[in-house]
Amino acid sequence: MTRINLSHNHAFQNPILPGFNPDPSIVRVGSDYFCVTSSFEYTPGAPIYHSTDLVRWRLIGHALTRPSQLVIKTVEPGGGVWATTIRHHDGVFYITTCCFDRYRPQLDDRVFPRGFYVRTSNIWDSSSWSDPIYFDLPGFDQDLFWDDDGTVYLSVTRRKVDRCSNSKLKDLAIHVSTIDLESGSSTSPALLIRESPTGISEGSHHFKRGNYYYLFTAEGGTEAEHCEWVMRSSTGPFGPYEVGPRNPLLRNTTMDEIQSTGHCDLLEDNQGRWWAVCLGVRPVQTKAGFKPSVFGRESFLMPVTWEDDWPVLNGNRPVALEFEDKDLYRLELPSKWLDKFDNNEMQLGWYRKNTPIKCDYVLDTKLSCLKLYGGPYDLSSRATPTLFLRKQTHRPVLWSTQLSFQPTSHRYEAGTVVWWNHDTYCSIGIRSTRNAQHLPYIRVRMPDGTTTEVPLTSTDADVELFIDCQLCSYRLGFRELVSSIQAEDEKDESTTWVAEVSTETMTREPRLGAPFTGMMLGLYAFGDMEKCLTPAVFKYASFT
Ligand code: 6LW
Repeated sequence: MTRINLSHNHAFQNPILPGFNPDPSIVRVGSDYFCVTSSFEYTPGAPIYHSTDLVRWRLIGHALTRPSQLVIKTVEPGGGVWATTIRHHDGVFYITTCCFDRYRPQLDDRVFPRGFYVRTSNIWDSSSWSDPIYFDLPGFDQDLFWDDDGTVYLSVTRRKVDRCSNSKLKDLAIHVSTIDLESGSSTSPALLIRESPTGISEGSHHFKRGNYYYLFTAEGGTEAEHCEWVMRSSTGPFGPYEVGPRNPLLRNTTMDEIQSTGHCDLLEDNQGRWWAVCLGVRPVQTKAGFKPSVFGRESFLMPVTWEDDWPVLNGNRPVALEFEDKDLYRLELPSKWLDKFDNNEMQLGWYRKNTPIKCDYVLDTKLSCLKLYGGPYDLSSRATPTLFLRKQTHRPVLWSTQLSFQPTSHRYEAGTVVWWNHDTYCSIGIRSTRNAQHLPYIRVRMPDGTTTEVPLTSTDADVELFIDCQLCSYRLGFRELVSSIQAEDEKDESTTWVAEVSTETMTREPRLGAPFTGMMLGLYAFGDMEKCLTPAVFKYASFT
């Protein structure tokens, strides 16, 4: 990670939201800033971060926390909740989004979701967000804009209305209509306001500054060609629009440390300075070239200045790279994190894949542990496994946990996992033999489905499980805690490293879906098509 100093007299580290956090949207209320990002197939959905300086951000909750708002059952990887937008109007916060079930191989507009908003006047209380109020316009990347006269405009990305037969295959374009806010219903026809020469215009945000209405759009798709455009209108959100003189406004290349930048949102801070956030990826630079980022798409901050009432992002330079003062660059040490499971509730930042159908865990605050009662689905299932995940935000970093698990059936397994999606993951856990003794052993499962088994010497000792997250690989290992006085400095000698998998293997594109998310580390238990009747007791989880 780099430390940079900007002309705004503000030193900060990018990414501001490390780990998978794409499609950032920000809003200011007084001297508080709030940022939301996409959560896809993971719940709770729509994470909300808070900051008072735009630089240090803290996760404060989620807008989508209960089944009456959202149920995610078996979406494909990268489906689920896309591109949240946060806005604040008359004391009320609004978050717009939509939930995709399937969208590959072709984004079929007949299955585009309708999108919705949820609202609250108390952003600090996640349970206070309303149930969804649905829009009429199918599409994604919903944005709300209030004009001075109170009219509310909804813009969405959808296929171009009335496409002619020779139009571009993608033709994802921005459409806008007025809505009745209370019902979410359209009150005007949908007007096409922006289509892109690239065939993809998405992630729109409307602003008013002075006499101009600005329309920001992400163009070229979220991969290597990703960039940001701006248009303005002196008439209103329906246009007509004048295209900015310096588009694309933002375009990092495949040679830059940060790549695929775009999908910006803007705000004016409490001192009258403007800032933009965008998504981008930071691949690993090796002698052999760039290797894919394990973090997926993260959120970055940059200053915005204005020339002739047109915005200039980051002084027209690539995000986080070509700043004058190179001396200020430095690598950030991995941040440490520990959960001892001594709270009544799971710490913020744990995610489930999909919406859990029923409660399958207990937090035992007396013994300070998390007990997982594994459900019937293993980690390869599209359905909801008993799996708690955290985003990987740093590298290199060691993920570890301590597990007590005495399986009474060879079908039961519990352990820890490095997780890209249900197609691509690598796990290390405890299973037991088929015979009557149920002797426990370590089982490592590689992304291609092959397994390695290592017997354990003790039938009831706790086991520490490790995933060593290196720059270009993940190593999976364990050690048996046969003696309670085992010293911390013996850790290295007593750890058995069973397997190693490259980050390239771990980031491969799923058979269906897209790699929109990022790497996560998790704790799991399952019974393999039946309930696991033995609890898997996790004593801690940590990044060190
Ligand atoms: C997001 C859209 C996109 O909604 O990716 O490729 C979607 N484009 O702007 C998910 O992040």
